[in-house]
Amino acid sequence: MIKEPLHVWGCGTARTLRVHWAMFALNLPYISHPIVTRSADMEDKNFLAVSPGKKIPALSHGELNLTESAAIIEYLFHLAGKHSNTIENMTEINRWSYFTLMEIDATALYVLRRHQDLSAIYGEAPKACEAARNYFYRQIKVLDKFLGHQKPFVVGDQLSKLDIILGSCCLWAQSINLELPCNVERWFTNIQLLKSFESGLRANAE
Ligand SMILES: N[C@@H](CCC(=O)N[C@@H](CS)C(=O)NCC(=O)O)C(=O)O
Repeated sequence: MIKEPLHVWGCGTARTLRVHWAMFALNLPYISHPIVTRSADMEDKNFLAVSPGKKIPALSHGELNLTESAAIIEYLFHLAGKHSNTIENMTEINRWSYFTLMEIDATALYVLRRHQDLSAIYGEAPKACEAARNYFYRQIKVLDKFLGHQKPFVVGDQLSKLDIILGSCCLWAQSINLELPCNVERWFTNIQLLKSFESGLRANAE
């Protein structure tokens, strides 16, 4: 039983969806503050107290204020008692989570986001976009090989933060018309995270 209420700040981006998705998958009740990025919402003093750098998502829980989507969902898995219990699984989950955050999110997808959708702020950079697209395909193939056939979860026998981090990147990639290699696509479809995710979104919107 979790005594203090969980507050989630932010909505509407791949990173914020990780947190809503984890809340839903772990069946954790929470209060949503639908702060939208780069809007006047970000000046809300309660939000700034939780996220002084004006970044979403953020979580507040009792005395704890937390930013960074991966750190937040790791906290939630611990809170729900669903974290990995072997050092081997934990190490593999961390390895591929860091890989996905750095090589797929930050170095490929976010470069495209900055120089396509947000080019008014960060500038046009067609060469950087082309390189980011190629980089995405090169790195997602590495994951595709690791994943192989017929795995319900990327690592271990239960949903982990890694499935949510990679799943959010797969949705993000598909939304900008990047193709997923076949093992990743099969995993993404089979895991039915999408189903949980959509239900989570519905619950969040209610
Ligand atoms: N590494 C952070 C990235 C957070 C982030 O950049 N969030 C974006 C929205 S997806 C944001 O708040 N942007 C506002 C800004 O950069 O001014 C995480 O995974 O939580």
